[in-house]
Amino acid sequence: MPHNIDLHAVNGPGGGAAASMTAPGHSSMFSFKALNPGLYVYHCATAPVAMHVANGMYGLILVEPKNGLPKVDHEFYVMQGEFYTKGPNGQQGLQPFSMAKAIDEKPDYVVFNGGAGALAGSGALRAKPGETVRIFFGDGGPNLTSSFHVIGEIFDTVYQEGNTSKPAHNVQTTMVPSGGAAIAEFKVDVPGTYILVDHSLTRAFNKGALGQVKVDGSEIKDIYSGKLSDEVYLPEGTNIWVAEQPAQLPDPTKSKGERIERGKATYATNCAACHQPTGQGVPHAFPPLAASDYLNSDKIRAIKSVTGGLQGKVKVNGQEYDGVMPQWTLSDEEISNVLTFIYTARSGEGQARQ
Ligand code: HEC
Ligand SMILES: [Cu+2]
Repeated sequence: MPHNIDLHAVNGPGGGAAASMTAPGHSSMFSFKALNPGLYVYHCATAPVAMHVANGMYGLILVEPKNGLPKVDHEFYVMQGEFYTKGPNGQQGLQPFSMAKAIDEKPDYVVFNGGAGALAGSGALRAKPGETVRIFFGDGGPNLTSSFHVIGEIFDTVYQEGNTSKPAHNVQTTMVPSGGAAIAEFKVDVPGTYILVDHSLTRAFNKGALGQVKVDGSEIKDIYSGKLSDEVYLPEGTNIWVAEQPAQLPDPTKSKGERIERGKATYATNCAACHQPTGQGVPHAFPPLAASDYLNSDKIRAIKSVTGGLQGKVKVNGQEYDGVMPQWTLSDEEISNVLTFIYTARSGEGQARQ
């Protein structure tokens, strides 16, 4: 598949898209003059563009103003983007791109730097009290506008929309459109963990758009006291908390045909990534399920390997495998369905127990 780049920093047709269109095994070159300073997005612009972008094909290019930007202690690159996957958020296995969800603009993941948690834990950004931080923030999209915010900090300076000529000051949240950028600067005054979010908060807390700036050092109580008192607050009115109803489970399967149909879908989303769509496996990595003597000789063991996961050496059709299969949180129904599908699809005769 060919790819190219449209650099928003370019003055010229397509931002260089046609000039940089490159087939596999080739390389291309073009030149441009950086006429406008600022922070710019670049992205792949090969059709279907949204699909290439939704696969993470984007980045940032900084055209510094003539005299550069003021000195800071730390500079970080943070870029937001969305992933639209066939399966829902959190589903295991290789997830193909869902064009339908992309068209509806309903991503399963909204993340910073390519993955949920990429900037948290060991990936957290780090600074010390009193230091200045500059974040080059971009939004690759392909669709959503970000409400970029750092919980516990105020941006002392924001170069809104990546425009370096006229910065704004004392900003809480800056809006960064899809295909746009901003430069946000702040001084971390007191120690603690500051959370980077898209302040459209379910994206942050449910879809991944959450990062951390960890600031280690001693406390400065007059800037931030910590908790000073704890008193009972008596709210007026009732305090009834209504939890969301759990989604209704599908009706139990009524016929074997239906079980096989559902099992096929479960297989495609949970198993095919490793065991391959036709169940032949991958030599030395993933054992076959099609005509597997391991699978066929002991049904109970087969069920257990799906519910409990499997690791250590196993021998399948004379070949040894020493990999790890994760444990699956599938319902009994789903396991019964998927194994019925595997047995019938592979041996021509259904043998799964319910
Ligand atoms: C992340 C990759 C991966 C996925 C996804 C996966 N497996 Fe496995 N599976 C493995 C590996 C690796 C082994 C071999 C484990 C070992 O070496 O101990 C294995 C072994 C097995 C075995 C026993 C060996 C055999 O070939 O008969 C069964 C049965 C099995 N998997 C069923 C499933 C089913 C059903 C699903 C979907 C619900 C699934 N697996 C999804 C990686 C995977
Ligand atoms: Cu591309």
